Amino acid sequence: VEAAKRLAAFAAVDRHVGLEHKFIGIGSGSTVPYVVDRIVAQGPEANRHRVFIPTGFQSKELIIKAHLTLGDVDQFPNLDVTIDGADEVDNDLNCIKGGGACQLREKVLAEAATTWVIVADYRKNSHVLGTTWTQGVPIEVAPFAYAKVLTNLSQLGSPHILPNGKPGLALRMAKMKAGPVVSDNGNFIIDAPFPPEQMKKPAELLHQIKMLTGVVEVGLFCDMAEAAYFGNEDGTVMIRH
Ligand code: DER
Repeated sequence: VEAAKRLAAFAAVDRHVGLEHKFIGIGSGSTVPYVVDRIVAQGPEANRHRVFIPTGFQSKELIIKAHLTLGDVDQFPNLDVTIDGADEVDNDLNCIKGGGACQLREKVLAEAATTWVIVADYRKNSHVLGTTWTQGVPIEVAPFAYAKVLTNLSQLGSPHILPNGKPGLALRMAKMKAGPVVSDNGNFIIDAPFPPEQMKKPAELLHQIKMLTGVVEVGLFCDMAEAAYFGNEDGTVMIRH
């Protein structure tokens, strides 16, 4: 799987990060480190006048450790290109994102960029959202509102128990910390699975969820990606536009 991630990342950087690209958004997750590796490999001359804007703590550390110039979206709100991972991608390049609880800043940098590109391994290459990523739509919520939003999501059709008996709609609890996961913005994450008929219309579902008071951002990225690069096990890369 790592080789597939590297393949996707390298292909995307080679195609979308040229010398003319100065302001570059770096996403979050386990695939984007290969994006940074490939950019560093372009050499100090190519990177001397570039600024790299992170989508969270992990992304910021990646940029710093690679000795690339770190910038802030406050200072550089108009990016040339942002490259990011995804948890699942459908036929129309709509994505589920937020497995790493970074979707608010990721969506800000995706929208701030002229070009937004997805890099992923073959496991994310899906047809209908919710098929391979079954944990639910990651939703960042204000802590004050999480219980109310859980009620709203249940009323919207998100089941507390999945058909296979596994837990469904839930506040995302931390593993090495008592209590819930807290995002880089100090908010909670709710994971909300929905039945296929609703996941087949991600833009509609996104709007319904986004309208719930207390929701900060929704891990559905619809009609945003310029291209998606999927690394395959056989060493090939599939590019979808
Ligand atoms: O949280 C996210 O959206 C991240 O981009 C992440 O989920 C991407 O997954 P990866 O670790 O397989 O790259």
